[in-house]
Amino acid sequence: MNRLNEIISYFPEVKEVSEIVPLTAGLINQTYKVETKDPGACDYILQCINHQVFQNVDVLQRNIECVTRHIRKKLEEAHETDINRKVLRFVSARDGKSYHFDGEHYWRMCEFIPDSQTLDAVTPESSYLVGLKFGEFEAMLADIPEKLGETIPDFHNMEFRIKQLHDAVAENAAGRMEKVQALVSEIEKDADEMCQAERLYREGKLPKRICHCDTKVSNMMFDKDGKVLCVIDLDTTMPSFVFSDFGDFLRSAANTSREDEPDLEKVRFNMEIFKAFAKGYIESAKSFLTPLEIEMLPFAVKLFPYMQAVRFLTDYINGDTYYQIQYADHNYVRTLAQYKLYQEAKKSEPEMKAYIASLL
Ligand code: GN1
Ligand code: MG
Repeated sequence: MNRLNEIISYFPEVKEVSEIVPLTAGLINQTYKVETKDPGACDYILQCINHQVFQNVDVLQRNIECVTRHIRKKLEEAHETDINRKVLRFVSARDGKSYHFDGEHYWRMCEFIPDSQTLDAVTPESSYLVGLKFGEFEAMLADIPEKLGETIPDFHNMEFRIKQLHDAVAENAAGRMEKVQALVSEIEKDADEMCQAERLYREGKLPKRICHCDTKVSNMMFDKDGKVLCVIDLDTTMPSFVFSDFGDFLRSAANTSREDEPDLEKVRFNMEIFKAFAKGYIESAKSFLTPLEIEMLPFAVKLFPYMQAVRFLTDYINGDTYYQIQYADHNYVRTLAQYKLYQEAKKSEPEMKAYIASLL
């Protein structure tokens, strides 16, 4: 752990370290929990930024600085207490920047939120609160004065994701096409329908707003009583359709199983979670959502497992160059699980529509 200790020494606020524990939940950045000796001092999160994925670290860090500053200001104005548990606080490096570059890698540190936990699964009660929180998050960022950059260009652009799939198929870099040809054809049948948001955007009918764009349950911190504290992993907070936050949360929360569940029988869509989340989200977001955005929320629920299936499949065909994997066919297994979830969400669409109509 010597190298990590040296990197930590570039962040003057961090005093004596007692332990550095790797955290393995994320698929993109390398993350560690840094525990400190002084029982009165806070612990930290150390992250090595995946520079291949986030090619412009300055844009990335600037977005995060603007977002956390703006949210902090809003919380202060609302006379909130316990603000350091409700918004991330990043620690400056020696040169005053929000990250340290060691000549090869980019590192950043933030305070570990005390007495917090992440949950693998949510209940309808916590889902409702998370829904409220995301509506609030988007509402708070609606008047951010800075123009945020796209930390990953075309991140949730379905047309772009389909194009990447086509490119991967044409290249067949890992020689896996024979195995997945039928699946690719099957998935492609719905591509047109799934690309409708981009078309509506071009026609000026759908807006983009500042969204989190990675709202899976594991990116949410809860206190010990299961109350939502704050959203973490702000790397992809950027302009997008609100579908990103709505759809991506339900992709993990309303899945009755894991993102990479091999037994597809276990992958179902949980309507109770959907209802609770939709109720909370619409309650806090209806002040700014347009009628079309609200009407298309069930579309968002289908879109995200579909997009994730396309992204996992593309990576599988490319030979696993993007997502960290634990075993050879991991991305293939993930693809099947996400595609199954998409089909389940599709079956629930009429019920979702009826429920949303009942809320209005
Ligand atoms: C990645 O950062 P992490 O592991 O929470 C990915 C998301 C995917 C998710 C699938 C920058 O999220 O878009 O939905 O994996 N983030 C990036 O679990 O590609
Ligand atoms: Mg992420």
